[in-house]
Amino acid sequence: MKISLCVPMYNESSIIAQTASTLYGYMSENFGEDFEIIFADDGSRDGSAEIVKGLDLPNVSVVGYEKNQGKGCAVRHSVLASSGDIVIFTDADLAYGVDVIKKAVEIIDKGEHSVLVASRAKHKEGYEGYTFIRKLASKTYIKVLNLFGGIKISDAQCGFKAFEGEKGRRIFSLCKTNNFAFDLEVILIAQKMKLPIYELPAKIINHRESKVNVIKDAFRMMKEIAKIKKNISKMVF
Ligand SMILES: Nc1nc2c(ncn2[C@@H]2O[C@H](COP(=O)(O)OP(=O)(O)O)[C@@H](O)[C@H]2O)c(=O)[nH]1
Ligand SMILES: [Mg+2]
Repeated sequence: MKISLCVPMYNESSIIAQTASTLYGYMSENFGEDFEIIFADDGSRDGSAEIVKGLDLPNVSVVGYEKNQGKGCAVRHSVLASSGDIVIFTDADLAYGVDVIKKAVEIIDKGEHSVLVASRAKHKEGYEGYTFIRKLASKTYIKVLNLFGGIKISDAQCGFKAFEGEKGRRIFSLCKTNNFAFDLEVILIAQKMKLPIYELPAKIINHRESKVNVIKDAFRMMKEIAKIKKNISKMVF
């Protein structure tokens, strides 16, 4: 069984060498040689791609493009370039740590769920370290997504997700969203395909300043959802 780990990166030169070696060490230890790590360079201007290539690690590759397009585009590129029986994506700062990788593989490998999403809402300390206002915003936001977006899970935006390989590639082949709303598109397509979704409790281990602007991004997100829903309504499975 081969595991594909996809990591989107945009101007991550300060941490990416560390991330690549941590992931390479973790994957070799747990999966021998049956893995690939694909870094998706989202048009970085700080040499992130060159740093990863320069490490010359076995089973580690870089895909990407020149112009910054957004996380959704980067993740899609790497997932579609993957060939694993299980495909996972996670953030370059390893915000959820590495232990979730093995847990996700175990669950997908059981065969009952072809999609797994990490959820801060399911973890008793999932929102530890969040300011009151960010926690409130995050929780209100998911309620809105549940009510108006048709999302049936407890945390759509978490940056760690895993898929049975062919299902993951099928989902991403139908995705069009380049920006940060792509997570919603992935979930809505999975729901429309009637794929059972497993929610893995997770907490942020590595807090990094977020660029999310609570009010501005909430409005943008509503517009994105409308677009996504229109696109998905035309899909038949
Ligand atoms: N902010 C940002 N991150 C990107 C972009 N493209 C890819 N990424 C990657 O997406 C992941 C999440 O980014 P981060 O800034 O931590 O976003 P947040 O955790 O949602 O606040 C990281 O691995 C980034 O390197 C982009 O255009 N903007
Ligand atoms: Mg982050």
